[in-house]
Amino acid sequence: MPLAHVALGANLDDPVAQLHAALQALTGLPQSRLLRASSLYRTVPVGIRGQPDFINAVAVLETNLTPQAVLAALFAVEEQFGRRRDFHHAPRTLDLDLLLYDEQVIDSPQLRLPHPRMHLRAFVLAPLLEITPHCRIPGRGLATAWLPAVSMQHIERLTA
Ligand code: PH2
Ligand code: MG
Ligand code: MG
Repeated sequence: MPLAHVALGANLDDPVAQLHAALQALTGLPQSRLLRASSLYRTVPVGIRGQPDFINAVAVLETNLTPQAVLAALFAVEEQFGRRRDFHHAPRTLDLDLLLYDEQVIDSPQLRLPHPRMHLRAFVLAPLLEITPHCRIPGRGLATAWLPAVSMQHIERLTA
């Protein structure tokens, strides 16, 4: 069965609780099984200013859904969590991003795989490597190789 890696992020309305509930929601996706979820990380916002810190995590699902169907299912969960798209990079109760679907490369207006910025974000790489240490990012090589490039992005792993 294909593997889908999903990034979770929140910085509004008790983000730790949002992420726990979101992981629970991911266990309910059709034709899918949640295999592993990383620890939660407290992370400084990247690319945006004046927002609360984020809580981030990464999960991996085994799924018979197509990448497009996984994306649609993730949007539905975001919706369920009251996500509003007020403006680009608005603070959010829940952001679910499809990072990888096996080693597929997709470049459509709706979906780009691998996620085009994942290798530049410590808040993605650290939790990803926690659950999939040998992860390869198509076109970018081993995920571990990108860690030095993001070492100045502040993240902190939360203990249970
Ligand atoms: N998401 C973004 C932009 N910046 N920074 C952190 N720390 N965590 C995020 O999840 C995040 C971000 C766009 O989705
Ligand atoms: Mg995002
Ligand atoms: Mg998103």
